[in-house]
Amino acid sequence: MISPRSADIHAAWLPSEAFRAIGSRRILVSGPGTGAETVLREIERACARYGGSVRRQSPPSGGERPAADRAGADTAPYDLALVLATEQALPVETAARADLRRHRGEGTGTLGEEGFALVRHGDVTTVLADQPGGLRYGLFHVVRLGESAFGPARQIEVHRPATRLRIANHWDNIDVHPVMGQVERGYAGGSIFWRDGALRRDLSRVGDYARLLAACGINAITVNNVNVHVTEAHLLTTRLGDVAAIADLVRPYGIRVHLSVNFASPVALGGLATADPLEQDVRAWWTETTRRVYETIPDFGGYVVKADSEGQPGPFAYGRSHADGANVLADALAPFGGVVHWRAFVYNHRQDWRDRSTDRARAAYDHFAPLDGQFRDNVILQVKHGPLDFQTREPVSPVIAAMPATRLAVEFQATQEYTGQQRHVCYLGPWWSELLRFAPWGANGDTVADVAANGGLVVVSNVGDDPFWTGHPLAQANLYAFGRLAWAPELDPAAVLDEWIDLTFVPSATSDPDLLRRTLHEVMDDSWRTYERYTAPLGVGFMVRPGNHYGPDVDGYEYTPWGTYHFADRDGVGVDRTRSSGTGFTGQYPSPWSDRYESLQDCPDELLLFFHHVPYGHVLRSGTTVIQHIYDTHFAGVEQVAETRRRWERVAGLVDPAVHARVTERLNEQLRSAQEWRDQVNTYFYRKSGVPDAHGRRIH
Ligand code: GCV
Repeated sequence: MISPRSADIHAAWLPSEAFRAIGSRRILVSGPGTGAETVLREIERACARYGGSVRRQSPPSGGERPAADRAGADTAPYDLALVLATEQALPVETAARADLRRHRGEGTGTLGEEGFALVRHGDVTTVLADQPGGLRYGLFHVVRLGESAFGPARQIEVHRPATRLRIANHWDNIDVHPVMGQVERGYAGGSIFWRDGALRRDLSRVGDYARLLAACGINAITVNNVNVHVTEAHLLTTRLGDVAAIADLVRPYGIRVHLSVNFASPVALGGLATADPLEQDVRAWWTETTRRVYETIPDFGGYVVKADSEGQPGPFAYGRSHADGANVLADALAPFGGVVHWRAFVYNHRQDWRDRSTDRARAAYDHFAPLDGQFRDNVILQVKHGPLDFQTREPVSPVIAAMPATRLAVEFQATQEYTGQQRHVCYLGPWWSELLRFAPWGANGDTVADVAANGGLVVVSNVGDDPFWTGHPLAQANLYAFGRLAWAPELDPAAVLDEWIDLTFVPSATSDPDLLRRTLHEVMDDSWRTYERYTAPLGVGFMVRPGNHYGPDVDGYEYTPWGTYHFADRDGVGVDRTRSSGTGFTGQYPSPWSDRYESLQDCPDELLLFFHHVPYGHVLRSGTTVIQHIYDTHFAGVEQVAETRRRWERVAGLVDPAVHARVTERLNEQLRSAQEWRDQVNTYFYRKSGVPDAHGRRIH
C-alpha cells in the first residue's frame, strides 16, 4: 500500500502536486475489492493535502471492513465533482451510466478487467468501469487530465489497453555479480528489491514503484535477471517467500509478479539427474513446484525463460526443441492461468569471425519460425524488437511476422545499454512508436502492436535505488512512455512526453511554464536521433566497447565470437544480408519488406548498412554519399548536444535544483562522450577510405 516516501526520493511522475485538481474536490468511490480500496486511499491522500473529501459508497466485498466516510465527508446531500464507480456499484441511475449503456449498445461491449469510461455531465466527472481494476486506471487518467477533467462537458470516451500484458523485466541479481554487478545493465544504482544477498528490509520503494507503474499502465513485473544464477534460482523454491512479499506490495496496484527461472532447475534445485523436458520426473517436478508457487502466490503471473542463450541451460542439451522445453513449463502453469514467456534470444555467441556464412541476425528466425504452431496456448514467445540486440537502429525482427500460430510478446529496453547508459539523454518514445506502428506485411496489414496485442509488450526496466530512480532524471520518461505506448500504441510520443512533463514538472507551478515545456521538448524530442547521429551510422550497430557497451570502439566486436557487424575495408562498409549475394536475411521478411530491404535503391537510408555492403561513394536516397553522411551526422550530432546543454542552462530556476544539477552533470559527460564518438568514428572512416570531408572540417 501507499508508503511514506523518504523526502530524498524523487516522486517521478507522481508528485503530490499532480493530484491537486482531484484533491480539492468532493469525490465518491463506489466499487468492491482492493482496486476500489487503492483508489480510495490515493484520493484520501490527495484530499488530506488539498482540502477535498471522499467517501466510499458500496459495501466492499470479500469481508473487508467497510470504508466509512473518510476525510471529513458529509453523508447527506453530497455535492459531487468526481465519481469513480464500477457500473454495478453505482448507487443511482445517472446520465453517465445511461451514456455507457448507449455506448455498449453501439458495440463498445465490455470494458474488460482494466478498461474504463470517462464522461462529464454538468459539474460531475464520472469514471465507470466493469471491474475495480479499471477504476485504478481511470483515476490515474483523471490525474493526467488535471483541471481539464473538470472543465466543460465531455462526451463519453472509452479507454481499454491495446495489449493484455505490459511487463517490466528486471535484470536484478540478489547477489552482486562479479562482472555484471547487482543489476545487469543497470545504470541507476542497486536493486530496489534486493540488497546484500537478501530481500531488502525496507521495501517501501517497491510500493512506490508499483504506483508509478500503474500510473503509466504497466501491469506486471519480473523481479530477477533472465540470467538466473544459483542464488536467484532459489526464488522458485526456498526463497519463494521473498517473491510473495513483493507480490503483496504490488498487488494493490494491479501488478502481478512473474519470475525468471532456470531451465535446469530440476537438476539444480530438485536434485534430479536431468532437466530433459520429456522425462516424466522432470514434468512432475515442474508440476509440483508450480503448484507450490500458486499455493503461496495465488495471482502469480508465470515464468520467464532464457534458454540456450549466452550460457544459460536449455533443451538443446537433451536434443529437444524449444517447443518441448517451453511446453513442459506451460503445462505446469496452465491449471492456474499462468503463462511462460519463452525468450527467442537464441544465437551462437561462439562464432568464428572468419566464417562469413554465420549471421547473428538470422538466428532467432532460424530457431523459432519452424516451431510455429507447436507451442501451447499459454506460451508467449518473447522476441526482442530487432534481430540483434537493442541497437540504436535495427529493422523489426522478422520473427514478429513469421509465427501466426504463436502468441508473441515484443521486448524493448528502457535500460539504455546501447543508447547512452542513462548518462546521455535519449528519449526512446519516438523509436518505440515507430517500431510499434511498423507494418511487416505492408501499409494495410497488421502492425507490430497488433501482433503483440494478445501476447504482450515487455520492457527491460531502467530503475534502481538511485534517488532519481533512473540515474538520469530525464530517463524516467522512457519507462513512462513504454507504459503509455503499451496501453495505447497509437499515441504520439511527443504528446506522451507532454503528459510526462505535466505530471513530473507541473509546469503551471513554475514562473515560466512555456519556456520549461519548450526546453524539455527541445532537449528530448529528437534526442534518440541525435544519439544515432554521433554513434554507429546507418543501422550498422555495435561500435561500442565490448563488455560494458559504453563509448566508441569501432572494431571492438569485429573479430570476436559474438558476431561481426560492419565489415569496413578501404572500399566500403556494411553487412551484405541480401538473398542475391549475402547471408539471405532479407528473405526472412514477408513482402513488401523482403524486396525493399533487398534493393539497394529502395532500402531506407537509416538501415542501409544493416542490409548492404556499399562503397563509401554510394549515394544515399538523401542525395549524400555514405562517407559524407558519416562525417556530417557526427559533426551535427555533437553540435546538437552542445546546443542541448545550452538550452538546459536556461531552465535553471524553473526545476528542482537537484534535478537540474544531475541533468547538467550528465550533459557534460554526454558532450565529452559525443566528441569522443565523433572523433573516433570520423577518423576511423577517413583513415580507411582516404576520402576527405567535403567541408574540410578537422578529422584526426
Ligand atoms: C541479461 C545482451 C546483454 C546481456 C543480456 C542479454 C539478454 O546480450 O548484453 O546483458 O543478459 O542481452 O537479453 O539476455
